[in-house]
Amino acid sequence: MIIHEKIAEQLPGWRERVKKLVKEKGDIVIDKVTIDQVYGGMRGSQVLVSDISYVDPAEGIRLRGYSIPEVLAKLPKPDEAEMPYVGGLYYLLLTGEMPTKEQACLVEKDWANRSEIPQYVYNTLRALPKNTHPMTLFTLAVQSLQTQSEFAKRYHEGMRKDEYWEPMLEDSLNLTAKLPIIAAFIYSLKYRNGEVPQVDSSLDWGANFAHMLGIKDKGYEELARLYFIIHSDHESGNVSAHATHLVGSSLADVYYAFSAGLNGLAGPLHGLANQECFGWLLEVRDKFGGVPSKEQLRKFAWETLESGKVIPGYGHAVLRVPDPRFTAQMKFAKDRFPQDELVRLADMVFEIVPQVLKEQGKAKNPAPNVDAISGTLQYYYGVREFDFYTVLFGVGRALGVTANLVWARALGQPLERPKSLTTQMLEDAAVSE
Ligand code: HAX
Repeated sequence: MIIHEKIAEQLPGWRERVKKLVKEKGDIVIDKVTIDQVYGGMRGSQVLVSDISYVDPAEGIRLRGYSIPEVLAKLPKPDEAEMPYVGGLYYLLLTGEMPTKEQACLVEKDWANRSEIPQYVYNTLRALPKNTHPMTLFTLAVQSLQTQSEFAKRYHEGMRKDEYWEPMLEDSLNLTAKLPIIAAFIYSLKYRNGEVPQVDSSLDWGANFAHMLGIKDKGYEELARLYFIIHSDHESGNVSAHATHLVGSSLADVYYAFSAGLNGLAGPLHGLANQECFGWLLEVRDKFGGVPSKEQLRKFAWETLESGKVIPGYGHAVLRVPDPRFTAQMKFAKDRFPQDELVRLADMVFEIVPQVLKEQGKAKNPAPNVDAISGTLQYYYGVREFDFYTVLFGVGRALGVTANLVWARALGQPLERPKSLTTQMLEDAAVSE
């Protein structure tokens, strides 16, 4: 596989680079940790490394050095399409090189060859109660595929440490090939006729997802590609990425590690915020019978805050500006369906909510994050069951976290094991200062 060859080519250089850095400069202090950070969810402590993406608080995400607009402009695209191949993005994340169209298509083809899903996965999901949340179904499907792990098999056969990354890559390609189909099946099982989706292997990963959902609109094919690309990675400290990395550091395989990440994504302060945010928008629309006046919206936002809740889709642990992933999606909506009621509402929320959060003075970042608009776009194309939205996020997120897992194993990153202290120890440290 072309990605395998590229990584194998780069690996000696990377291993030497990291070895030299740690050996010669290993005692250089990068960051100090304050009591505030120890008690404050480790916010801002710089203790992880990823060369796959980086979030600049004042700019937003860069994937392998490319901003979101650059990624969308430079990645190769299907003929007459505006949004790039997702396979090209995976190539970029894994190898650090911008692919040619041919290289992107090779990944798409490789995915198509790996996409068969064992029947027992469908049976497992069918056996669960009807009211099971789509994220629970998704996590279980991923976990149930663990029996196929090449990494687990090779580990038990006694593989050498420097080979770990190879079956990790195999597992990552096998898993990511299947995720859109699993997601489409979950959609069918929960909200349609429960049939296994019909794959069209002549279509690219994103377009095929639109096809499997039964949405015959080129616009949704474009949205699917955009959505999966922008949700792929957000450096290593967010809950889904960090949980995947942590579990993977125990040499658990991709299936175990990514299902842990998905469990984290299912939390309302993280990925589930897209479901929560869209629910909040509908609540506003239904209460006011459409787009309210700015004053009505301001009052409603204050009521949310005063009832002790957060306004989903706003704020961020790292970002201090509007999320470029929000901006890209808003542009997509305004270019195509600016008059849509919910787009107009989301736009008004973008004007009012940051003002309200600033007045309240608590949130460090009053600006929108990726979740503030993503549901609005799905809803427009007919994906209206909004408890499904986090599954879509998970399909995209797999691309970034598996790329990170491959490189973590390739560079021999060790078991993650930070140290905890007691409150008494922190108090003693404070007194002795
Ligand atoms: N509405 C109301 N209050 C908010 C807020 C919001 N959107 N964002 C932050 N705050 C509050 C926090 O709850 C916190 O209050 P307390 O001091 O009472 O605990 C205070 O402002 C300071 O928080 P912060 O330092 O600005 O933010 P954190 O780094 O602690 O948290 C969160 C970041 C994203 C969790 C937070 O902004 C939030 O809860 N936002 C709403 C939920 C959401 O949109 N989550 C998705 C984030 C993006 C993502 O991961 N997508 O998957």
